Amino acid sequence: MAAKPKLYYFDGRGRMESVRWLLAAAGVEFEEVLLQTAEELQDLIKGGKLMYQQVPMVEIDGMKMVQTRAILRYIAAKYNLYGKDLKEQLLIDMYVEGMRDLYDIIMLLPFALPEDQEKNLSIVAEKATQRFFPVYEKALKGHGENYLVGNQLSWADVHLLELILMVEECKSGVLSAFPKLQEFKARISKLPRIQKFLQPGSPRKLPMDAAGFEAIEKIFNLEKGLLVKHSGLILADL
Ligand code: P9H
Repeated sequence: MAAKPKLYYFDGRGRMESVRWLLAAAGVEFEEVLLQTAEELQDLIKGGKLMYQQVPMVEIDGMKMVQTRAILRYIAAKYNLYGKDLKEQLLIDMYVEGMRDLYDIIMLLPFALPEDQEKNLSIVAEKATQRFFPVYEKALKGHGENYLVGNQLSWADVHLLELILMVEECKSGVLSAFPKLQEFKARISKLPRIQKFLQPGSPRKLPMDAAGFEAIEKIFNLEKGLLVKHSGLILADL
């Protein structure tokens, strides 16, 4: 039997959470190495295990994969969650990339100043309900199928559910004007593998709190509020 994929990251969502979701949706068990100190990160770098001296890194199929999107695409393709032809792949990419634009804003919220937090949460809710959710609502309504692309579960569906739950954590009620997305959320949440992942005790991580932020501050030498100073490393792929 092939070895389980091994995920290298810290004990939080960040950029790795979508990888956890996608593996869970594919029914693949995985192991995690959760970094706690800057030294542990340095050891990986010194060992030549991180192509860009960055995590996420996933050991799978004898490779050390980096770059979140590349990792996700590989997993999606390997486990038949990436459409049946190039056009379906394109559509999945178009949906997922839109979702990631919003996702990345949410992911970076812990780096903002506390006094901006409320305003930032409103911006997220507004972007979600004005720009992104209407696209997926229209797609589901238009073809009347249960999934976004090709009438079967894909990476786009898995990412959409993850995103919906994250936006709801920012502001509840954001789905009120989107009946198809409400239905979608209920249906996808009940798929056995997803349902299992949503249960307590699964590898799913919690939203970042102050303690979580302190932990990553130490690992990556970050400072709150200094987004610009860290932009080279944080905004590298926005
Ligand atoms: N393109 C942590 C929490 C929330 C959001 C981001 C980071 C980028 C990819 C060390 N990795 C702070 O920046 C931590 C990437 C990968 C790549 C890293 C360095 C980040 C974070 C950790 N930074 O998509 O995989 O930026 O290793 O020296 O750059 S994640």
